[in-house]
Amino acid sequence: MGKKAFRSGIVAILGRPNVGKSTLINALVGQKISIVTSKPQTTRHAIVGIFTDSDYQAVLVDTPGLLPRAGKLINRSMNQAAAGSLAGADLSLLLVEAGHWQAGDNHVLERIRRSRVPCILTINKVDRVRPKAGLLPYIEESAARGDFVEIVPVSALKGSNLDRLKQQILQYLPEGECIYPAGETTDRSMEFRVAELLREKLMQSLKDEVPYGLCVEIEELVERDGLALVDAVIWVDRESHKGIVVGRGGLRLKSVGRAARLELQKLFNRKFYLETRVKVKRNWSNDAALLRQLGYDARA
Ligand SMILES: Nc1nc2c(ncn2[C@@H]2O[C@H](COP(=O)(O)OP(=O)(O)OP(=O)(O)O)[C@@H](O)[C@H]2O)c(=O)[nH]1
Ligand SMILES: [Mg+2]
Repeated sequence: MGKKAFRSGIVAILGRPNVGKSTLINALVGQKISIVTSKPQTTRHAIVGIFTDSDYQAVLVDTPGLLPRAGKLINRSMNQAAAGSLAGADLSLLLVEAGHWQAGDNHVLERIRRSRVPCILTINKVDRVRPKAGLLPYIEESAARGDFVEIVPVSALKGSNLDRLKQQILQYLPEGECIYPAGETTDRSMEFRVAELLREKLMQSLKDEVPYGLCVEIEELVERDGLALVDAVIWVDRESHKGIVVGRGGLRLKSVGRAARLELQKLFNRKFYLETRVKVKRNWSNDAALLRQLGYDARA
């Protein structure tokens, strides 16, 4: 028998906020591609993570949690990024939380159904189900909700059943050459990843509405002698948030910067020097021009 043909394709990962889409893409690729926090609406862009094996390449697309209604311009842009990832996808993963089917899941399911992209129902966070027998009726109920090509329970956090998910993904990829060079793991620039890592550490450290009112812009990133020098601006949308982000005696910003720096050093295998400033721009999340400057697909 001849050698099996190489396969490659685009796999869009969709789901309501906080179900674990970014955790899953990171686990599948085996590298931090997309930031993760315990707060919903962490991911704000469609972010590609690439997994290449000896016989296939899966171009996975992490997306912002899809919402039935989007008020602010930034939320509309996030919804567009999520729904838009279905166009051109060979396969979709509808990610849901084990034991917690919600109205928001139906909304995502409907978007996928209308796109006619084949869908693997991926039931995440199974590590939380106790006793385990409770999972079976949930799988059966969920299976009846849509026309899924496969149903795969996983724990993105613990890494359970991900090999099986990969095998199932492979079944639905068309024959074709690598879409990205084999060594690449993401389509995103170093600037983007540095900004996101910093935003992750800020979101993890801040409470209430502050995380949603901030974004990070890299003004400059230069690499010299194995050192990356970064100038970052943290935008907040209220004067009162500035002090909260900086913290008493600048302590919060210092610890956030340190946490980001340590992770960046591991990720990129070089030393980082991060300079951060906090600036106020009222209502930036509704400002089309600034959103475009920050890399969002924002149409006013
Ligand atoms: N127990 C458990 N927690 C998980 C699992 N996967 C993700 N989480 C947690 O769920 C939370 C949200 O994870 P994310 O990966 O940021 O979720 P997301 O779907 O990308 O969220 P948005 O980007 O906000 O839409 C984090 O606290 C994760 O650690 C899992 O398999 N088990
Ligand atoms: Mg996410």
